[in-house]
Amino acid sequence: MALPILYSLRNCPYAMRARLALYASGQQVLLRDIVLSNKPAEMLIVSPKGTVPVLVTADKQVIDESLSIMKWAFSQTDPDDYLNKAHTSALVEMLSVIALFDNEFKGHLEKYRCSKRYHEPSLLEDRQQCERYLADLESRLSQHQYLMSDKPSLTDLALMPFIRQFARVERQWYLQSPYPNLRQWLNGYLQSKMFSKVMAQYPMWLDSKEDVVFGAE
Ligand SMILES: N[C@@H](CCC(=O)N[C@@H](CS)C(=O)NCC(=O)O)C(=O)O
Repeated sequence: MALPILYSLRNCPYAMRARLALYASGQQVLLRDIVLSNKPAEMLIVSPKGTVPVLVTADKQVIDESLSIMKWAFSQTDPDDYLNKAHTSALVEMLSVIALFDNEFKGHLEKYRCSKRYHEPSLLEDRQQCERYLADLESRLSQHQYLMSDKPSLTDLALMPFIRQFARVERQWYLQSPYPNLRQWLNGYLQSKMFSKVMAQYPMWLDSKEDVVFGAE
């Protein structure tokens, strides 16, 4: 059976979390790395909204939201139980934390990144807005090793690329910030084999037209 196709962008946090879930679930896809300034017509035909990631499954279903791709991956195979299937309310709880970050934290993070880039006087205030959400993660990680429990979950993978972005805005401040558990959690991912696989660099698909097999080894 043909492998699914993933249109992806190496440094996009949404594409990153889709690749994390595909990798963690053990799914294989054909990866097509793109640049936003030159989106392939093949991608725009299946998903005219033009955002990455986009997954086209073997039966030609188009999934063009990163969280839906993550859920699709774990619905196919979930050897490490990222969806915590035995607990009926677990997925609802995971999705509610993810929604808070996608709908609220992400906006504050974008403001914070802009303030830093353009030396805005609102930098401190923008960082503090982000910190309200980080404090919750720190508290979770002081109680267990991962965000929802002692096991990694969908939430960890969905949030990680955005926390990584936050950590890179004011590196020196972050390294001494009052979030030691969060730093440890993030470092664990940054140093993992999974992350190095997910961040591997491939030729742009439009240049090479060569599909790269990504995922389960
Ligand atoms: N809600 C979408 C957001 C994806 C998104 O915004 N991706 C950015 C790149 S990080 C994008 O493709 N932007 C399109 C553009 O700038 O043309 C998802 O979760 O997949």
